[in-house]
Amino acid sequence: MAAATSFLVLAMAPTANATAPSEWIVGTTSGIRSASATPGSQISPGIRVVRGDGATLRRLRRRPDVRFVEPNRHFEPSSLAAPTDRFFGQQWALRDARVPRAWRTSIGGEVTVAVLDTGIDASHPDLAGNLWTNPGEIAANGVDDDGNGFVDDVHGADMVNADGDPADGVGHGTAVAGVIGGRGDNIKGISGVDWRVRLMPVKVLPDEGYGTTATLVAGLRYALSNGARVVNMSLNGADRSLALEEAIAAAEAQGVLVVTSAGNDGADRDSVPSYPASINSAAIMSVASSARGGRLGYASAYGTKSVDIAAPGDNILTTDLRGRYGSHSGTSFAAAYVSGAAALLASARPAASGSQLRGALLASARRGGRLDQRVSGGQLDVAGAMKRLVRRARR
Ligand SMILES: [Ca+2]
Ligand SMILES: [Ca+2]
Ligand SMILES: [Ca+2]
Ligand SMILES: [Ca+2]
Repeated sequence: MAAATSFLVLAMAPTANATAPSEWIVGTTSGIRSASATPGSQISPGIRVVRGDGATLRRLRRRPDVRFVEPNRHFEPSSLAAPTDRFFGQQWALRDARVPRAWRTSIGGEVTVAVLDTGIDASHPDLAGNLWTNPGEIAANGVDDDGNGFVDDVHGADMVNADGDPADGVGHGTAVAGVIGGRGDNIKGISGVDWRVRLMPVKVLPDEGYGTTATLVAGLRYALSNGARVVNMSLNGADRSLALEEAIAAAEAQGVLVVTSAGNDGADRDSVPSYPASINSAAIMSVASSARGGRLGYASAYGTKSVDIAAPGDNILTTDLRGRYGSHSGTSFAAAYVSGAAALLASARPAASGSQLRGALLASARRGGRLDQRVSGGQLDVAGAMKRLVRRARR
């Protein structure tokens, strides 16, 4: 009986007193009756859970009434509880990039991602709740309250028309935004990579025709001066610009990550440059598109030296204008996947710099597939990047 008493004391020892608390599952041959009288220690006749350290383990193993001792093992659900978004089942790319597993660590947070594009449909039900808000601007009073040159730029600004309303007339920016940060688990539509991101629409591309060096540089300036951690540039141009290179250098100096599409010309980026993808900067991540099965996406540019990573970009279900949803393809959406991933990582590790986010994404990218000979890094693995970044931060 004396032995049984000490057993009970062990079983009830509070975890706070243990220096290295562990839980042991103990199979017993006797003492079943006394075990049942001990709340929380007996989980089944002859099976008990005991908290303790290595000394506890050794003591248990010496007892004649103990059949076995084993650690209280970990088990995970075989299928994750899916978010409630109606079209989640059609979002092959989220599973391909291992995003759902990363959601166990974070579903996103107050990380600002500037979307330098055609604007964003701010009224879209899957985007409206995730828009960045300018804290220095009072809405609709006709005054540039924060003196940044844009009147009433409450949710981003328009570099093309020089106003405070980055409305999207064509839908490209709206589609890119949905991939990065479509509101997750809200029953509606799709789920973005980051469910709770702050999307900053910066219109640098007009509804028709081309953006220019001037709109891009002004857009980057706006993003950097308003706290963007990640800048998504799903756009390409054939010609080098020193002004754009300086703007990217400013992003690098601020620790901001700039994610850009490798291009949809099917070219080898190592021999045919495209900008901003080909700008030589540690702030830039250039992204090729992948299709299901780990193939290069349709018409995606590639380059084992100059393209950093591949991410899903074929048949990507995302947000469209007027509250709709549609499927789109191109490196634009591949870049958006990486931007969303970077924001998700930053939500879990707010102190991480752009180069740390970039490093985690590149170091964790999956290799060993068909894209090894196409990009320098591999395929986007968001759960892998999350694990890497979180582990490093705990050291
Ligand atoms: Ca303003
Ligand atoms: Ca105002
Ligand atoms: Ca406008
Ligand atoms: Ca949704």
